[in-house]
Amino acid sequence: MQLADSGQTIPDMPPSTRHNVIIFGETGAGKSSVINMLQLSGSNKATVSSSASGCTLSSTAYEGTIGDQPFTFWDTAGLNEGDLGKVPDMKAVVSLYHLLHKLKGGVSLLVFCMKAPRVTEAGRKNWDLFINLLCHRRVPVVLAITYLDQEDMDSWWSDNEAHFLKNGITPSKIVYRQYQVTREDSEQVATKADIGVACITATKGKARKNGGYALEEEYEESCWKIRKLVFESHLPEPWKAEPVKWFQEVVREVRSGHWLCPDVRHVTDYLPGQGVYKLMERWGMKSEEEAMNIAKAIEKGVE
Ligand SMILES: Nc1nc2c(ncn2[C@@H]2O[C@H](COP(=O)(O)OP(=O)(O)OP(=O)(O)O)[C@@H](O)[C@H]2O)c(=O)[nH]1
Ligand SMILES: [Mg+2]
Repeated sequence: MQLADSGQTIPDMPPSTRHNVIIFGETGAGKSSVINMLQLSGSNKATVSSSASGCTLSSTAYEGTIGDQPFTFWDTAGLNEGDLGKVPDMKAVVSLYHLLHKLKGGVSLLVFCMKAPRVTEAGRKNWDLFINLLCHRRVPVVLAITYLDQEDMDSWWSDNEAHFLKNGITPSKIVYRQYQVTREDSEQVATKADIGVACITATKGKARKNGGYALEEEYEESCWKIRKLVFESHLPEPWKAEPVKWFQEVVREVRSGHWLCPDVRHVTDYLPGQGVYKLMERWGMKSEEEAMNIAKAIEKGVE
């Protein structure tokens, strides 16, 4: 199989390997809707929010199959715009990080879900923190751009790509395998699919009086696009997070006490490591203490 970028050849994975795919992004961006499109015929549907407050509190697994490959799609807590850099705001990032470490089978793909048209400040920072610092860019990350119901979904990316690149949002562009259209797919397959990006409509819209839905056609085309993107861009060999290495980078743990005074309890002191400064720089944090608290919150619970 040819890879789009490098021209290298990578063998396809045996169908029995179940790949973990994590969908993340801001509250209300359409993460749960995208999961339902990926699952297509799955009986266990992700709950789509009806209010702006957000309804997905922790990571939830949904199983599905694309082509001949089984997947587990992970629906995650929404990353919010308010109070950027504060500990409560970091909860979603922390839970994403814990999820990464919980997955014994590793992670094969990240899908960053974003609402069109613009990249928000929170979106840019969340991307940066998660992709560059927590995953070290070792897992491919692709974009699902939702709310394109009123736009030309086929030309949207080429018209808007420069804006994303300017904000440092650069999707992975490696195609590991080709997606064959299956009977499960709609007959309305999209004429154009971008590499590393799916420009989609993630809702069917209102029910029509005479049957069907207002955005049915756009939705079916979008289902095909997102399934193709996930199938073609997931890693052949999942990436497994290494918490210890990252922990050392973020917080240097110093044990104090002395062998001459065995009664003195060993105290563990945390000194800022390189990762804390990265956190501060990326999140525009002024205080070392705040960055340390976040680093500790991230590590808490990770074996
Ligand atoms: N018009 C339109 N509505 C959409 C689109 N994608 C999602 N929605 C709607 O946006 C709302 C939020 O979608 P969800 O899928 O619940 O978003 P989410 O990212 O899972 O939200 P949280 O779980 O709260 O973080 C729902 O009412 C969806 O029907 C889209 O492409 N177009
Ligand atoms: Mg949701």
